[in-house]
Amino acid sequence: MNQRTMANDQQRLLYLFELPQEPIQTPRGGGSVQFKLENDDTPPSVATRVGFSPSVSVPVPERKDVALQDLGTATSIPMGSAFSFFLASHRRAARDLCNVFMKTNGAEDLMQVAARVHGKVNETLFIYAISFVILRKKELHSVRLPTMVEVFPSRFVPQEALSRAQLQVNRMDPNQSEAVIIEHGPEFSGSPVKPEHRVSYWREDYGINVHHWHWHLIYPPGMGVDRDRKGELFYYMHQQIIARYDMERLSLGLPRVQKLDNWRVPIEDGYFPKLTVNNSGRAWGSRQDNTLPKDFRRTEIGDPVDITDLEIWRARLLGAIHQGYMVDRNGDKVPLRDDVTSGKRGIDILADALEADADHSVNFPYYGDLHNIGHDILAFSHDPDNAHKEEMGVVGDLGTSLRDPVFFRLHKLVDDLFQEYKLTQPPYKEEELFLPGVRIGRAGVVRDDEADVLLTGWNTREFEASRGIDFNGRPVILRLTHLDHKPFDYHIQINNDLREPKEVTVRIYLAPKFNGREQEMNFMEQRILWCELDKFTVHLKPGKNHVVRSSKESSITNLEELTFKDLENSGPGNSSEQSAFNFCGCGWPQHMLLPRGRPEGMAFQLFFMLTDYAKDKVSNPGGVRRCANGVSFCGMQDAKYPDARPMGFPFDRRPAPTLQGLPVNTTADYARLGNAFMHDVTIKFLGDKLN
Ligand code: CUO
Repeated sequence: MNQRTMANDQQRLLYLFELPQEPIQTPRGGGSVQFKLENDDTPPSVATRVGFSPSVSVPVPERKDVALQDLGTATSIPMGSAFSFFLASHRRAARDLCNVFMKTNGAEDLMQVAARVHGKVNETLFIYAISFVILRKKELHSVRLPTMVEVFPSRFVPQEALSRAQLQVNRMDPNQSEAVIIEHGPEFSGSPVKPEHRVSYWREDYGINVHHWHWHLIYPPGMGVDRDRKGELFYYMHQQIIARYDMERLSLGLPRVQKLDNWRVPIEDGYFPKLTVNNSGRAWGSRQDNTLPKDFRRTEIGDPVDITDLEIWRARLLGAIHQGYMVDRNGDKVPLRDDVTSGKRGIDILADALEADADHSVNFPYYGDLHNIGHDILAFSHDPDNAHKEEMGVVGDLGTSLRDPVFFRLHKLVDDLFQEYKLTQPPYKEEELFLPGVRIGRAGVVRDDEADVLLTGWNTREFEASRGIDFNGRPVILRLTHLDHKPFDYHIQINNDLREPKEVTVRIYLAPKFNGREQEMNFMEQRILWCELDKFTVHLKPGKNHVVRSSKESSITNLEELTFKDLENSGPGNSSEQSAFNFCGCGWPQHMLLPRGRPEGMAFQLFFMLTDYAKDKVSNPGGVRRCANGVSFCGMQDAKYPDARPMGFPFDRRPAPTLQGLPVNTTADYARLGNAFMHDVTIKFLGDKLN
């Protein structure tokens, strides 16, 4: 065998993500790459495969530092079972494994240690920890993560489809080389009999689930990670997911999502994921309709928690919100307010206690663990005491939880607490909203030379399922159907009446024009439906300015998911654009930027606002903005969140009672300010006719 070695750090680490549940010695990279372990006692049958002769060999020397006892609790989660970041015991295991990986020095060292650990720890935990470390280590900034869709196809397509592909492969003539194709969607997991299934295509979209996994990798609780405004971003990113879900629901004539207000009544909607865990064949738990949440008694994975605990924690959090302060472990008051000039905003403090991040909560024993345990209670409601030995439901896993309708009911409860807090804050004053000297004359969108009509419909994207699952070394392609839209441009005419140039932040939001009763909404009703579409800085010259911006540049979206093939073909990856890529790998999927609207067209509104960049700007050492993708949802690598205003500004607070001497009832009253503008658009759903 040719002893060619790996070309760069990317290649060195990439193959650790392939075939997570197969032995590390199994040929990877379409049979071209093989890890060769020194003093390997695995039977040679594992490493040889008829018809393949790997051309790249990756030598892995014996390592004394990865004996089982060095791994702490990392080995406590059984192979093939689910890994839940919402469980304290699993977070501890993750911390132990990440600590082992963090001690390594450079890609080669990490590759050797990880290759030795592979097969000794749970598959999802392994992928989690290696991803976490790649994202955290400065020297690995040029390494990018392959998409979860290819690492764990079984989280995205039903087991039935994967088994069918396996059968097809088994029956194939060995000389046949074309790939087997698995088509999935847009029917997804349920029939239209249940209204909730009308939005399955959205909840089960691969991109939003991958985004959620990636976001929590960057902002994990209980991992000693203290990123700038982490708590506030937990609030904002999830609030925006709910707003987007509601826009989608309104498009389909469904009511807005209801918070999970009462844990003592059955949950109306069940969920049957039809997926398996870690490509292992073990099925995720299913929840019947009308399942009553029960006390958590899975003693094998965590301390018992009662529904009563959730109720007490919520009451304490509400008490703190209404009193305007939390009480820390010394009994001292910690004020909750957003208009602070230094230190953490109230929303950040509240979020750390609510999520909860035990490392950062002002008083973890008192305010508890409402959100994480909420996930756990729901994830185990079908088998709360392990009587049936059933696996957790998908709502327990970061990469699958958005699939289940109950996720949104839980997060609506969480958001309701945040909104309760936000409403205690004084409204923005006119001088905080108004920017004298700049005026928006007109603003709107243009797509293919047509103004103000945006088009959505179905599209498909292909991934290699055979990177995550071994189909006897044969190529198997997943063809996933997903919502998409035609790209468009924003056009904004701005008059700068000042005699000098001016830098402004442009904020663009989208919301439905009418509520579920087809009525126009007042400011308060529409307030939490506004979805950020974009936010960027513009340099205005004196006089007239015409700003054009592409929808593809959005401040919330990510570039395309990177496949194994993309990464195999990538160069050494050391330009500054590439070096920040992983972080930018976080972000809302571009194909989900718009809600689907309706076939006959649905009325939406755009809200534009200009604010003073001199006041918005955050000084970051180094000053270079290395990557702008997904920044509003994901922040920036090694830098502070790049907008000084509270996230969601200006809709995060109740409205000023009057502006310019007139009462404020609707968002249009904000648009009376010269630096703001509202514009109607129509979104039409074309179905299959998009392309
Ligand atoms: Cu993202 Cu509950 O925080 O799923």
